[in-house]
Amino acid sequence: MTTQSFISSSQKRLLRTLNGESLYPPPLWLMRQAGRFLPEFRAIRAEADFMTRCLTPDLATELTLQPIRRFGMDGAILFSDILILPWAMGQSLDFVAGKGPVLEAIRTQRNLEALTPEKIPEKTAPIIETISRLRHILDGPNDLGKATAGSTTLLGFAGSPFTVACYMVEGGGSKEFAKTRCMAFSEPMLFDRLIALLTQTTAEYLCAQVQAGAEAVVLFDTWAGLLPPSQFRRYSIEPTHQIVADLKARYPFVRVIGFPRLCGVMVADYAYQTGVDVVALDTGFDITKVRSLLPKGIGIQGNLDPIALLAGGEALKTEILAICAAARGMPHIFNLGHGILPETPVEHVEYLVHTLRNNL
Ligand code: 1CP
Repeated sequence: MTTQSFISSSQKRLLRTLNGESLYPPPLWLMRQAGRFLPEFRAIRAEADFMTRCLTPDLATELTLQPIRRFGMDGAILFSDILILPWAMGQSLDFVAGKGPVLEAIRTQRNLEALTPEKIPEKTAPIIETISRLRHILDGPNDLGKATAGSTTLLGFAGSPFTVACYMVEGGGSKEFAKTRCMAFSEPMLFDRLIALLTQTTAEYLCAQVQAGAEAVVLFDTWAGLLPPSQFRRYSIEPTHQIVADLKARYPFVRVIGFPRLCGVMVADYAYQTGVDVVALDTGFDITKVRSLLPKGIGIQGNLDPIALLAGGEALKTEILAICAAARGMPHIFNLGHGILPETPVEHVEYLVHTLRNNL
């Protein structure tokens, strides 16, 4: 399937925003929406481990559609994980309950050479199959409850090279990723090679997602804010720029959302230099101030505090209204500033959707 489907993109409010229109009220999806806060998600989680859920098209399709059925979100994000790419290159990966991801750490040139990037297409084939099924379901006649057929934009994604490298080098999650950042300073040649490998494989993996039907892709650079400016340019901006250029050379219509979390004022360089269509803002940004730092025509996504959504009540409404007012006149996708928290009551998400659609 190509990026122009049989459904006119004008029905898709998220895609229109990605193409530069300023819509009010803004379209909406939530980071980590296919997840732990939904009872129907927890039911499937009880039956199948995480990798099985990612690699079984029936399960991954169902998990992607759950928040669409329940809330009619404007975007459906593929159920998968940023760590699928290192796994597909042969790095061992386990998701340990209560601890998170555990990988066999990459620390040496020899470790790096043992990876098998040529196996990525074969190992990610079930994920690519899921994307193609999702696009047909979303655009075809469907029974998705609150979402009308052809109104939902399908989002693929990957981690940005630096963020994925953090997990690969550290061997799992961390607050500081000190081993990874030490490697960048003390063994820059080795770290550059890892980033180059990830840049190339991420571009190819995202191309495969777009070829299968993803209309836009998200690049999650969750840990970009750990980098000092010189390294932010080298390990976040430059690889992102290359990935976006590769993708758009092959698929000129594809749209890209970049999320350089906690990058502060470096967001201006990121927005000017990477070529992303939309920059996703974390919770700390004051939209009224940041808009003057960004290039004309670029869109923004965000940036409700996930804690405000957890808390609910009047404060939630005040935050929603303030964000929408501040972003008015720009292409704006309403979202959180980071992933939804597992304890978030479903009714608070219902309230958010209702407020955005009926009560601005
Ligand atoms: O068993 C389980 O349910 C595992 C929990 C889980 C889930 C539901 C993990 C492990 N990943 C996911 C899904 C996921 N991860 C999606 C799918 C779409 C959705 O849920 O809506 C996406 C887009 C991600 C992206 C992701 N994974 C990021 C980037 C975005 C962000 O939140 O910052 C990162 C950093 C990860 C790594 C990861 N995977 C899983 C966990 C628990 C973590 C975080 C580890 C850490 O603490 O650093």
